[in-house]
Amino acid sequence: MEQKVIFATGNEGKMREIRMILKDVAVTVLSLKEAGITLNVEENGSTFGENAMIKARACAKVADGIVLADDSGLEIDYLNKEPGIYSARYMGEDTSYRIKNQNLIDRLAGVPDEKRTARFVCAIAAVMPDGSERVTEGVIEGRIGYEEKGDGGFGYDPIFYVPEFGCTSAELTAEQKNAASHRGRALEKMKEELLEEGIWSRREE
Ligand code: ITT
Repeated sequence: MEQKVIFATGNEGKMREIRMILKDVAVTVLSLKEAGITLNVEENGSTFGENAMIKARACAKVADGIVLADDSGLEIDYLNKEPGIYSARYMGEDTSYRIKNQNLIDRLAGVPDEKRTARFVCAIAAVMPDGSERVTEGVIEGRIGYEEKGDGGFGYDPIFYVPEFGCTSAELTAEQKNAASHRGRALEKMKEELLEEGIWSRREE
């Protein structure tokens, strides 16, 4: 039977991207829901890496096999890197992204292009069955737009303008976003490490 990996996330948008990025690895990726696991962890770390590890360790306590977790968020320079590690909790977990995105646009009213710099950051944590741990990070630089654009991706994607593509990350195809995004880069690094160590192998074509 194929090796199993549990991805300790309840975010469907992340999960879609993760499945695509790992599709060439010979593993079956299960979400928390698919693994029948409910986690109730307090993400009380002070960095993306710490929070990713908190989620991965909590899941590893109750799961078999390799556990991965993602902690990510949007840092806006003009707002002193808010919402940062509080990106999911910003204005409340249940507030819609239409409202969160508009609020961030409003807070940047009158701020010129060169001061609208921002980045998405992602840390991926892994806990192995032998208890050993790994963390990788990825970043994508961009700017906060003036209105929501695009309906791809999730969360803050419609207001995150990516200069190298000339559009928001919600206007990218899933392939384009995964090739350039914070999550794509962090997970690609984790994939390369685990392939190199022989823990994972590539899927036969
Ligand atoms: P899990 O903890 O269950 O994985 P979560 O959504 O609570 O899900 P985080 O604590 O890592 O996850 O918060 C990440 C938030 O950052 C996410 O909810 C979005 O608001 C934002 N975010 C992260 N990556 C993003 C992306 O690729 N596009 C848009 N927004 C993103």
